[in-house]
Amino acid sequence: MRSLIVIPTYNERENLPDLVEQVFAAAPQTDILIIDDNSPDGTGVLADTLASGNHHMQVMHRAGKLGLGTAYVQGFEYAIAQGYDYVFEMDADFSHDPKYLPDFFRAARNADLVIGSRYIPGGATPNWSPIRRFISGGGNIFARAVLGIPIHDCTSGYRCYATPALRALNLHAINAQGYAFQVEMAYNIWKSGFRVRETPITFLDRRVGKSKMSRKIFIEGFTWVIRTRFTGDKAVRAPQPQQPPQSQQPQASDAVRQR
Ligand SMILES: Nc1nc2c(ncn2[C@@H]2O[C@H](COP(=O)(O)OP(=O)(O)OP(=O)(O)O)[C@@H](O)[C@H]2O)c(=O)[nH]1
Ligand SMILES: [Mg+2]
Repeated sequence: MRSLIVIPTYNERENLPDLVEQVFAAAPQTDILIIDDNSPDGTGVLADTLASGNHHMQVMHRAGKLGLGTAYVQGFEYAIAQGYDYVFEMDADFSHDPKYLPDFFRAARNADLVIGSRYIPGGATPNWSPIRRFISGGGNIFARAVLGIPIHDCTSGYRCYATPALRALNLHAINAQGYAFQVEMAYNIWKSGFRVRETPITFLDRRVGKSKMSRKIFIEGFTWVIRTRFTGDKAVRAPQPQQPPQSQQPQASDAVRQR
C-alpha cells in the first residue's frame, strides 16, 4: 500500500521544514510531493534542499501561481502515473495537523474518499470568529441542501483519495480552484458511486504566513454549487473508467463518519 501526500505551497517557507518532519513522524510509510508555484519567498528552493537525498520526498516546480485546483490535479495525475494507492491533499500551514494521518489511513480501508471534517462530532474550528464559522458552516449546509450531497464538510481540503476513484474521473474537466475545487471533487466522487467517509479534525488557523484565499474564491464556490445544481458536472462522466466503482449507487449512509 503506497501513499502520497500532495502539499501545494505558495510562500510557506516558515512552515515547510516542521511540516515535513511531522508528516514523516505521523506516517513514516508515506511519500510527500510538494507542488510549489515559484514562491517569491524561496519555498521551492527550500523544498529541494529538504528533498535532497530523501527518496520519499519529491518537488514539482511550476512557473507561477497557477492555483490550488490545478496543483492538485497535477498531483493526482502524478500519483496515478507512479502507481500510488492513496493520495492525500494537505495544506502547508498546519491547519491540517499531521497527527490525524493514522485516522485517515484507518478510514480509507472502507472508503474511496476520506474527508477530514470540522462539522461532525469531534471536529472543530476553535480559532474562528462567529462570522467565519457562519460562512463556512453555512456554505456547507447550502451545498448539502442544493446538491443533495450527504457530506457534512465538503469544503475541507484535508483528504485522502483512493487512486482508482481518481482514475474514474475526468480530471481535466475540473477547473475550480478554491473551495469550489473541494466541493467539485467530493461531488464527483460521490456522484460516481464511490464511498465517502468523514473523520473528525480540529482545524487550526495557519501558524505563520499569509492566507491566499480571497472573496473571489468564496464567490466561485457559491456559483459552482448553483450552476452544478442546474447543469450537472462534466467530470462525473469519465470517458473510460479503468476500474469500476466499488459501489454502484450513492446512498445517504455512504457518507458516514469514522468512529
Ligand atoms: N502551489 C500552489 N499552492 C497554493 C496556491 N494557493 C494556495 N496555495 C497553498 O494551498 C494551501 C492553502 O492555502 P491557504 O492560503 O492556507 O488558504 P486557506 O487555508 O483556505 O486560508 P487560511 O484559512 O486563511 O489559511 C497552502 O499550503 C498554500 O501555500 C497556488 O496558487 N499554488
Ligand atoms: Mg490555510
